Amino acid sequence: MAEPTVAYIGLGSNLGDRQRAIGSALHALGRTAGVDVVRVSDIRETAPLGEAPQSHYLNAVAEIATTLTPGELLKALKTIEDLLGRVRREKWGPRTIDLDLLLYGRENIRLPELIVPHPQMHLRSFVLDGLCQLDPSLVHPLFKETVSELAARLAGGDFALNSNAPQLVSVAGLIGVGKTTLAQRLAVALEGEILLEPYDTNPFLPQVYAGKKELALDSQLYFLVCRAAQLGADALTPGRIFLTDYVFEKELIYAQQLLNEDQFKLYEQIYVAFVDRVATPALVIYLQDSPEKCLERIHQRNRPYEQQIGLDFLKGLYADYEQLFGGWKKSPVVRISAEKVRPGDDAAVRHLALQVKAYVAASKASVANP
Ligand code: A4P
Ligand code: MG
Repeated sequence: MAEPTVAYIGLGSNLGDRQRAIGSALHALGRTAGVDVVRVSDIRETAPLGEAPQSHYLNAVAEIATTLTPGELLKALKTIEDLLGRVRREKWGPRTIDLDLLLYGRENIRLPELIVPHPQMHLRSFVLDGLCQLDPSLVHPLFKETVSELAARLAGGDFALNSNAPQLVSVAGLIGVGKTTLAQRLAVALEGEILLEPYDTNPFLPQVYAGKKELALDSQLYFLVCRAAQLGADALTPGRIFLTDYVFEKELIYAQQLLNEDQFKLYEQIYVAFVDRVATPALVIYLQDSPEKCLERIHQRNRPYEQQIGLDFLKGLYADYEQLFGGWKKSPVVRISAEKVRPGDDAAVRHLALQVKAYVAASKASVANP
């Protein structure tokens, strides 16, 4: 007989006696020929993900050892769902029990009726937290990242792909870290449209760096207006992938560093009027390197007015970025070291692009969402 394969099943219920439904499903799984339930995570109560108003879910993840093929296992899961009275009404609607095949060994499966790894698992803390509890070092076979790394990207949140929104992917990080280059390379790999910071059109910036602090507010307002126009939700076509080399929220970081107290108070009031009008990124890529290394690159690229930038300024920005993305809840955040995507390392960028695709709403040509 074939060696059993370790697989992971996501369980969810938000109708009727939810605890009992999960218990019954686990019991039925254990009684299925060719399936051994090895371990089960804690059962957690989770807020519903999805548009329709519905009650909270109980979610859990089970590790099984199985001699069934992936197709046979999926069929067994559907049989248990039917047995426990799940009536399929609307997609993502309330359900007595929902059983999803999350992982099957290290296999990547892309069939019309079965996609493994589950194509939304990396967007859902209610799945990743359960997997982490069972085995935090478990590797996602397509992304080649551990489930604990994938969970960290979500900061406890759950996300859904929304093809009616612009698919904005924002590369963020310190000056000189390589955001623009990476955004450009990703735009090529993803056939997306690139929106770059107009760094050399701001008439106030060189003077601010040259020490004219009284022009800092003008300079910040210039950037605010430019970026709000560039990222205005109605300026970006829904469903299309856009790449930027900044996040809108960096404006507040720079304003705090560059403005005096009175200027900043005024700026904050203007900023809030803009921030709700811009598109939210579907994904942030936080490109990281030390302030020292960034300063080296700033010297190498030798834009005249940037040569005034000192290490302390970069260290301040670094701390602010860490704080911004430490508490970021708007979208998943992929942290990547600048070392990993050095010029010439196209394989690393291709691998990153493959991951990015899974965080943006897929075009009709690619996968259907189960
Ligand atoms: N299918 C393809 N791949 C898989 C897979 N890896 N596992 C196909 C399971 N099924 C897979 O499934 C639709 C079809 O997907 C299946 O016939 C199978 O051939 P379904 O269960 O009948 O369809 P559904 O109810 O429309 O979608 P599904 O997959 O159950 O939805 P999700 O993605 O699981 O989302 N919020 C919280 N807090 N907790 C939840 O558990 N669950 C959902 C449902 C939404 N919001 C939630 C939760
Ligand atoms: Mg399902």
